[in-house]
Amino acid sequence: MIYMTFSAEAARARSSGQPLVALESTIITHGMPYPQNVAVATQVEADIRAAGATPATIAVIEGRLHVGLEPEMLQALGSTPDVAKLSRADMAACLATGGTGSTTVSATMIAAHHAGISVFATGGIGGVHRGAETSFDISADLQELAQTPVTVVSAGPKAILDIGKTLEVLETLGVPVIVRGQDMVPAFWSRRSPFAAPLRMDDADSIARAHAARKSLGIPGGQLVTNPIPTRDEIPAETLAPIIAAAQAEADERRITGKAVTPFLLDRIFEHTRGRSLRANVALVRNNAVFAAEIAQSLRRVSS
Ligand code: PSU
Ligand code: MN
Repeated sequence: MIYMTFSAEAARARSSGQPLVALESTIITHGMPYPQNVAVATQVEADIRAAGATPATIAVIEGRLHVGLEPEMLQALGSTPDVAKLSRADMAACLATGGTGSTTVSATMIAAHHAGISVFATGGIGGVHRGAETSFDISADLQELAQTPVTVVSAGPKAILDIGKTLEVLETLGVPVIVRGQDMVPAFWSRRSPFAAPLRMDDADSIARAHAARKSLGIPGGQLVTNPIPTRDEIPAETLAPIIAAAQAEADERRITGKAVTPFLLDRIFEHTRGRSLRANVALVRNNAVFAAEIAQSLRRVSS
């Protein structure tokens, strides 16, 4: 038996058929430092409302699956150190044992689908890490995209990953990678990577129609939308390359493995760019939230 609790606004949106956008909580607990994390999460929710949809930030709190967090819950989650980071593998265990944890992209997709939400905004998805040929470190996010029917709006695979290998795995898994409005895949902090867009779409309606078409065909799995960071906020790939390489070398040297890898790398890059990476991260998440709100509204039109 799963106890699912909706926030007041998420419950209202559900009962009146208004479009909802899911948000993950690992970006709050493991992706940004306190107190900026809470401020950013609050801002992103406001951005979604301003763009005409209702936000639902997802987390497990004391054994309940929360779909939409009241402000005091968000504050408590964001200020608690060492919260569990939940993926497909451990969300059910956390619910079963009355635990508290933040949801990654994979766990948020499962929760969103369970709650009837089809669109989800985040920063960057997890993917194939550099050196995966020896470490086997491939995020559960990729498998999730292959099986859970949620459209995920991101700014592309994080540049700390091996973007080429991440795209190859997504292709193998049959996950559509849709680039918004340009011909190259974006790389999170930078607008461009060297990789050509597998699919390009320029507007929310096309993405919503593609989501609905997959459903009609009975194709399992979701869509990955990659939305380039706004030009004024991007960090050129050349500036980041040596910083990412140094962070990865330090992670290898200190034998950081498993769930700790992504938070470790993000934290090092934040330090080495003196906060510039964090500002870029905030800008791209906000940009994704607004686009996700547009897709959620389009989806409501195409499926009614
Ligand atoms: N994007 C960010 N910051 C983050 C993450 C994504 O800008 O912290 C999180 C997401 O929750 C994603 C997770 O699902 O990192 C991937 O972790 P891993 O590589 O351990 O699968
Ligand atoms: Mn991993």
